[in-house]
Amino acid sequence: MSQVVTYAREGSVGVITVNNPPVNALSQAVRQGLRDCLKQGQADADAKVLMILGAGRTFIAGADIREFGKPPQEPNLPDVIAEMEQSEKVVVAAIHGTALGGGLEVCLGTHYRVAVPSARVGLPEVKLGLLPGAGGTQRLPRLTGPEAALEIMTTGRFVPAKEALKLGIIDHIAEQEDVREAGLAYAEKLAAEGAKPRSVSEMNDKLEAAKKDRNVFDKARASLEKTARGQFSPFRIVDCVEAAVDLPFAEGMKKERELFKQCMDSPQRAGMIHAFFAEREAAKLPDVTKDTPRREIKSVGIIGAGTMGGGIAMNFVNVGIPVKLLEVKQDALDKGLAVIRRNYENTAKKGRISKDDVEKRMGLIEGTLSYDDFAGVDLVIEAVFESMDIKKQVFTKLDEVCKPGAILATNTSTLDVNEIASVTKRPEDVVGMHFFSPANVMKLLENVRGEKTSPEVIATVMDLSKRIKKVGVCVGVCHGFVGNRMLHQRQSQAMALVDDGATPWQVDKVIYDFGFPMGPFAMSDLAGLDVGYRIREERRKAGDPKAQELTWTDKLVEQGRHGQKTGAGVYLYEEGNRKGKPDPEVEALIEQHRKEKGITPREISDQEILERNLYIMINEGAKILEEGIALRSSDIDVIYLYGYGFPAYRGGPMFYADQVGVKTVYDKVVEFQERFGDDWKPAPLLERLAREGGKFGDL
Ligand code: 3H9
Repeated sequence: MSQVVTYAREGSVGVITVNNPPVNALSQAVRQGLRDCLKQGQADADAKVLMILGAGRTFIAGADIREFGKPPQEPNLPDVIAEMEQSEKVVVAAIHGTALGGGLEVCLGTHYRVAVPSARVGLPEVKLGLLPGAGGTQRLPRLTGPEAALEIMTTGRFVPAKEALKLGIIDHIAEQEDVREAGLAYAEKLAAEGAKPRSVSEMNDKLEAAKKDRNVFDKARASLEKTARGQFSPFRIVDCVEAAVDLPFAEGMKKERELFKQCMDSPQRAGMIHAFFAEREAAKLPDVTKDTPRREIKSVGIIGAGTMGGGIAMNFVNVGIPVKLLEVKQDALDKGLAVIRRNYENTAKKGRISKDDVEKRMGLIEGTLSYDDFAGVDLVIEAVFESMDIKKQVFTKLDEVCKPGAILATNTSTLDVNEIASVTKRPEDVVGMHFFSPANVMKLLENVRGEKTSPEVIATVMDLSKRIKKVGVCVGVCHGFVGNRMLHQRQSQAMALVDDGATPWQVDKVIYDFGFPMGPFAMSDLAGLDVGYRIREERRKAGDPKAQELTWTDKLVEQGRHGQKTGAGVYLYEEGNRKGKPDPEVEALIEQHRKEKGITPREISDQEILERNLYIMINEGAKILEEGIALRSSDIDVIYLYGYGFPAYRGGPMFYADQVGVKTVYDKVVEFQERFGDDWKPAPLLERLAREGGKFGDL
């Protein structure tokens, strides 16, 4: 008998407990254990009802993802679930924590489902490039109807118990949180009532409407064209649900199996599972253990109530951590607070939070004009203008007013965190927390570890990232850290490609079609072309020979075209339209610009655009790894997935390099160096991996 699943009888209930920490994933041993314990329960004459529950913090969180890509091992999950559904004795699932993926599919194979109030259920396979492959696509629509099932499976969202009850996914919510007690009480009640087994696979009523009206599938596909562009598995989920409606259960199961296998074999599945583990790996630092002390963060001070500071503040109050928001002038403070309120009110209008929540959250933000109010806070994040002089003044002041042990963080996106720390008497307490705009939305947080930042401080900040629902990645100090340093390279290639003969729209389309939400020029328009212009102006004034000539985007800025905010930048933005239109005037300006530089434009292939945009980043990523700025290549992937919209199904830039082949990338980099100069000098690490036939993922 397997150790990870055990059988014991309590009263008239045969209790099957899955105990496979941390999340009770359905490894081979668990599947075998479930099968064995079911048999034992059938044979136990004193057991009237069987009950399945999870030990520890959760029910079953799904198939064991670590087994994917390896040869499948018997028994397979759909068979185990079929045996359960066919059991002559009633089988009950008692759910706490999360019942996800194969975990929920196990529940759908039982005859009755009870949950504790805090439980959540879901079929998040889509986030791994998969579809529910143990009957989920066939059974869920039978309980909820096709429309709700499609929404749940194509978003992969977690459904709270209350909603799951309403949708018919579960049968009962217990009053208490103790899952064992709750499950036993429910199972005993079923036994006393003489409840009979009932199979979800035989419930067809909710499928009837969709048999006549296919609109639900057309709508789902049309909506996925927008939300899941380029992805494979979401569309296969719709195919499966359609099969549930059109075919008998057994045939639908066959269809599900066939499409599940196609998803499993797709590179998208590999990319998304890489992303899943990369995200979890990023949280682990070599010199931080469970025993590294963490500092308690019960209150936060934020300097700057502009877009960035306000967005940062929202992250903390959203999870109940009070914030003191500091500005220099009352009107700037009032404006900042009003923007935050408006953001919350808009969220409330969409029904995502209540009016009460708006007031509660606003109530947690206290505006101030005085640094003295920071005396008691546990963490301060500075989000002021990007100037070393100003940051130094701020940190000198913070060093004076903040209590010993307070963490002093800067939100700088480019400046040297060590230099900022050097003005304090406590550089070990200074750290970078680089949020991405809009800070209340973007999931990435680059936590910048200075030379002297203590393990305790970085550990606290990494934990805090998760608490405020961000994905924290620890990076070292260099200009632009990981994300912007690599992006800067891509942006220069995008510019160079246009100099050489491409149109901005061609460059953007290639990057968009690759799967990014937008191309480099649409992105510059969004950020404001004036931002880069100002940086180059500073460099021009400082005599930087590389910055002396105006770029064609600088020329646009001098015509007042600053991007979306002025209605025109690289693109033209018609009244209220955030999607820009290509502009012949810009093409003429580029043409003139090329003439002035003596460039004869040439046809540029989409392939060259893609390679130059991506391989320059990969080469820079290799340098970043060599310098130890990122700990692992998967950390760079996480930064790109969560901070820059790199398509999740491609796994991030470094994983993509491994997929394409490091040698292929290297050969192109060498070719580009010969053609375009030393911006393309291959990173020694790239060269070494290419020579050795290695992969970034194996480092
Ligand atoms: C599926 O079920 C396919 C079926 O339809 C068909 C089958 C035929 N397997 O996230 P955390 C590890 S596909 C293996 O930090 P949290 C995770 O790597 C599956 N390992 O905790 C981490 O390990 P480590 C569908 C898993 O509390 C540790 O557990 N299910 C799995 O923030 C803790 O994880 C899903 O997609 C797994 N399935 O969140 C659910 N899940 O400590 C995926 C987790 O070594 N999981 N681990 O780094 C989750 O969404 C979250 O982990 C969960 C807990 C919400 C459960």
